[in-house]
This record gives sequence, C-alpha cells and structure tokens, in this order.
Amino acid sequence: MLILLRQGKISKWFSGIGQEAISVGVTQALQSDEWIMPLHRNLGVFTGRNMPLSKLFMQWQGNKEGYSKGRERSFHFGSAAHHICGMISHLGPQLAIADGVALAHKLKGEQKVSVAFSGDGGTSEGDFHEALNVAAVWDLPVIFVIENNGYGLSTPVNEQFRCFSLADKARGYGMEAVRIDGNNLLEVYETIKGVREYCINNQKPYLIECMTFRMRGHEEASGVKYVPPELFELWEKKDPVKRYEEYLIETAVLSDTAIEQIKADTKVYIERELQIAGQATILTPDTNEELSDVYAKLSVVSNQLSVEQHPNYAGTHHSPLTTHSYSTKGPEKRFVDGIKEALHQSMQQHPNLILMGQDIAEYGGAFKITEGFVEEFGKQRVRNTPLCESAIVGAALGLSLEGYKSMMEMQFADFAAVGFNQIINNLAKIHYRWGQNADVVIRMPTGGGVGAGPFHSQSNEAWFVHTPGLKVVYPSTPEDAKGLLIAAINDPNPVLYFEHKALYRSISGPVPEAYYETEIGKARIVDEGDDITIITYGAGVHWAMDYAKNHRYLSIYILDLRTLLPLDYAAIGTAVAATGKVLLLHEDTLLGGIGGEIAAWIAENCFSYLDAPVLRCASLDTPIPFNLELEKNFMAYSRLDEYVKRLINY
Ligand SMILES: Cc1ncc(C[n+]2csc(CCOP(=O)(O)OP(=O)(O)O)c2C)c(N)n1
Repeated sequence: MLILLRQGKISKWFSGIGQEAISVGVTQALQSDEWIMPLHRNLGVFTGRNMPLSKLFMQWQGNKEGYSKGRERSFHFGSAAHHICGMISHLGPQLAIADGVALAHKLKGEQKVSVAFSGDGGTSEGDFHEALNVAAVWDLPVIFVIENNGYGLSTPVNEQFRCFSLADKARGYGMEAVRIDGNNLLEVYETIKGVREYCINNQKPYLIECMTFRMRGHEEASGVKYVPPELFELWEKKDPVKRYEEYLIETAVLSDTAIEQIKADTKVYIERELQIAGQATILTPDTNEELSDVYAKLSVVSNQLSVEQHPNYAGTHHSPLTTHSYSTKGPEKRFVDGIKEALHQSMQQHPNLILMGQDIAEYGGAFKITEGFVEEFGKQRVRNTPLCESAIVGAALGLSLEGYKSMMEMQFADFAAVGFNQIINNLAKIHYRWGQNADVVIRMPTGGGVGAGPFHSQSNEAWFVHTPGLKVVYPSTPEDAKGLLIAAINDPNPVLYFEHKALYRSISGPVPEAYYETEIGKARIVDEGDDITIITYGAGVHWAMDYAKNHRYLSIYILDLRTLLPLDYAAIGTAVAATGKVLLLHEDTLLGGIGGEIAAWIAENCFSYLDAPVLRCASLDTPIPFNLELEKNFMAYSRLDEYVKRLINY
C-alpha cells in the first residue's frame, strides 16, 4: 500500500501498520455472515472477508468497478454480500448501526453478534456513549472493539479522556469489558471468540479495549513528529505480524522456508490483482446514473424477509394495497387518527416493522399516536427508547441492513437536531455511496401555533430538503396523513414524515378504511382558480383555504405540495400557468426556505406564464417565540392578506 501510494497508483489511505492483529483477529473469530462496522485502520476486515484485491485496488483508485462506483474514498464503503458496513468519516455513528443489527438478531432469535470498531479518540464522541447506552439498556449482542493506539490524529490520550482505561467507560453503562494486548493476534482471536459466546448466550453487549500502537502517521502526509521516537522502538518490538510469525516458528507450525514461500506467493498474488485493477476501464461520468443511484428503486426488496418467513408473523390479515383516489369516501376522522390508522395497518401489513421512540410504548407517545400498540404488537416491536436520538437513527439503519423496516418517532421535530448527523450523512447517503438502502421512516411532529417556544415548534423541513437521498413528505389532510405514512413505510428509502401538531386534533376529514398509499412526489390541487395561485403545504394549506373562504370574490388556485422532496414540478408548472400570479406560502422562515427554491424554479422554467413577480409569504427570520402574540406576529399567516393584495394589485 505504501509503495502504491508513493507511485500514485492508489489514493490517500489510512495505515493500520502496527495494528493488524486487531482487524484480522476480530474478522477470523466471527462467522462470515456477522456484520462488522470497520473504520479507517481496518484493512484486515476487508481482506479477512476475502474481498478480491483487484476490486479493492479499483476502490482506492476511484474506479467505477470498485465497491462504490468511484463515489467514495479509502475505506468508506461497504458490501452487504460481505456483511461489512461502510463507515462515514464521523466515526462514532457506526457504533449505533451495530446496535440495530444486533437488535435484528435478537428479534429473529439468531445466534449472532455484530461488531463495531472505535479508536481511542472516537470514544469521546457523544455517539459512542449513546451506542453503548442503547446496547446495554436493550441487552443487545454487540461487541464494541476499541483500538487504543495512544493518539487521535495527533492528540494523545491524556488530552482525550481522564478515566484510567477505556474499559471503565463500559462499566459506567453496566456493560462488561476487558483490556487486552491488541498486538497479540491469538489473544485478540481467543478473546473475541469467548466474548462472542458470552454475548450470544447472555444476550448482552461487551466492550474490548485493545492496546496497540500506530506505527505511521494518521495518514502518510501528516507525519509523526508529535510522537516520541522511543515509542516507535518500543512498539517495533511488539509488532503483531512479527510476533505471530515467531510464534508459528517456535511452535513448529511453519518453517522459515514455508514463510518465505507464503511471502513470495502473496507478492505474486498482489502483483496479479494490481494488474487486473490496472485494466479497469476509465470512468466516464453518466449524470443519469449518478442521479438515479441516489435512491433505492421502489421494487428493491432484496434483503427483505417475505412476510410468512418472518419470526414475528402471526398470521395477521393482509389487505391489498390501493392507491388513493379522491372519489373515495370514508368516515370522518381527525388528522391524528389518520396517522394512527396508517401505523396500525402498516404494523399488521409488515411483521418486520419496528416502532421506536421516546415514551411510545405504555405511555402511547407524547401525542398518544401509538396508544394501545404495545398491548397489541408487544414490547419487541413497539420500543421505548432512551434519550439517544442519534443512536436510535443509527439503530434504525442497522435494522435495515438485516431486512427490517423501522419507524422512529422524534418526540418533537426540533430534536432531530441531535440525530441530524445520522440522518443526513448515514441514512441519506448510503444508497448512493455503496448501494445499501435505509428502510427508515422518521416521524417529525412539527410546527407552531400553540405557544410552545423556540424548541418545540420549529419548522425544520428545509434542513432535510437540501439533502439528496432523503424523501420529505408533509401531509395537510387526514386522508393524506394516512396515505403518505403508508407510502413512506413501504418506500425502501429514508423518509422524513412531517406532521403538524396544530392539525392533529383541529382538522378532520374523510379517511378511507382501506390500506392505501398516497403517492410520494405528487402534489394535490386543493382548488382551481383564475386570479392568483397559492403554492403551499402543511398548515399553509389551511391558511390558504381559510383565506379563500373569507374572500370569495377572489378566485384562488391552491396547490398542496404534499411532498417537498422530490417536488412535483409538473403540478407546480400547471399551477403557475393557471393564473400567472404566484404566491408561495409557508410557516417556515423566509431565508433559505423551500419557497425560495420553488420561486427560482418558476423563474427559470415558467417565466413566460408570469404576470407578476413570484412572491413569498413566510414566517419572520427569527427563532419562533413563545408569547402567543409574538408567535402570531412571527407566523406567515399574519402577513398573508398583505401579500395577496400585493399580488392582486400588481
Ligand atoms: C466527527 C469527526 N471529528 C473529527 C474528525 C477528524 N478525524 C479523523 S480521524 C481522527 C482521529 C481519530 O482518532 P482515533 O479515534 O483514536 O482513531 P485512530 O485514527 O487513532 O485510529 C480525527 C480527529 C472526524 N473524522 N470526525
């Protein structure tokens, strides 16, 4: 690797020289179908799972025939076939994915563990603590392996933490832990074997701190000036490969000549594989392919268990799926009931659907949407979570690796901020990066109007609309609340489902009793009209409808976007053409809101239809305030009349 890097034949990569025994020992001690979440020093995990070197070289050359079609660098890729989950640069988030995989094993009653790696530096991340806590509280068979090599990038451990050993951190969570010599291959191997048995038999997590040393810089360019030279001399003597070689000679397992032969054969193998990699075709960008790989296809169910195969299957009744048409009628239900019915029918439909969230089990959730679910579907599928938003999003992804669907309820959309990294970097990017889907729905109780202040009423949908790989839906009616949630759960991609809290019990409408989908990506014409067009979503739809009702002399075309990512551009175009005067209305603040994006699209694509500038009516560019009068003043609705008049009078 060093030679190839210097020759420019592979790109920047992170050396595990001096730490090989850990990756190799761990991988050899596991079954080949047990998931590993490796990090940047774990080449031995990839080679240990027998990934062809030629394809690995193509990966490091950014070639299309590597593991990520040239989209990812160094070790940031995974392969479901090899049960290796690709890391993201942020390190800590990978630990919770192992929780999710372990939960899947537990639910299926499988005799398996998952393994996640961390460096000593990574143990300072909040994600480390959340992942350990969830694993401990849920009694998950997961092994956390820490490679304590004494340094972060350059930061020594005494500037990283104050506990004596990292194993102590596990004890704080009620988890067993052990510190071992990470440079002794057999010690690593035997420890993992034993710990694996412990985790499976006791259904508990375990932490292993492997003491080791990094013999080279963080990566080659950064050097090792900050490391006292005597440490290299000390650790050189403990080199894991040499030690194992000596052991094999001492015990007469191998002779000097046999070792020379192995080295010669390996060299030939490497050269041959490198040559194959060198013959790979040069990558030519294909924009269509780039765009279409962002999302998993709707038909992708490759790693899904069929309903009947599933251990949770109890012969539940399965209704045929229909697509909702607006001629369909149903009993009057509240918005909140539409959500509840969608979840209930989806739980019956998908025995592999797991619900997770704070207080969602016996308590029924902050908004009582899952009331009664735990009695009907059990604690395994309706899971109270600790206050660990990041780890729960990560666990949801882990469940998806093992063919489960999951719905996570954010208690309030505002709290997605502490799970943000997992959502935008792990869930959103995974399919584009290495072809793995994230079959996860996150419910986001959102919006203001009830005097709940800056941290219980934000509109944060725009944070997510800007992230390729996510889908963002935002119903405004009870029937769409049901149909969009069913569609979101059926969709194999990560979907953020925004539900406006003020609509929960204030809005009612017909909700068909059938199990049906409202198609994601399709807007709805609420009303046709000739004077002006209002394009909106969520609470904005009701503001626009109220306004139209109170101003009957105006003929207003109202478009409910329903999905914000992907947007229904055809419907937007038609709505613009209908009146030539467009107002974008949303509860979110103005700057960087979705209205700006749609206004730009209209300017670019519908200029000839316009009879007035596109206007945006949004909330004030301040945090959302608590006092009801201040909140009213903040809300876009308080300026709606002014904007409509400006548009009409233009
Ligand atoms: C969240 C985050 N912060 C900072 C970095 C930059 N960074 C990459 S590796 C690294 C050091 C990691 O140290 P450690 O966990 O001990 O692992 P090691 O590299 O020593 O194996 C840092 C600071 C990062 N990748 N992610």
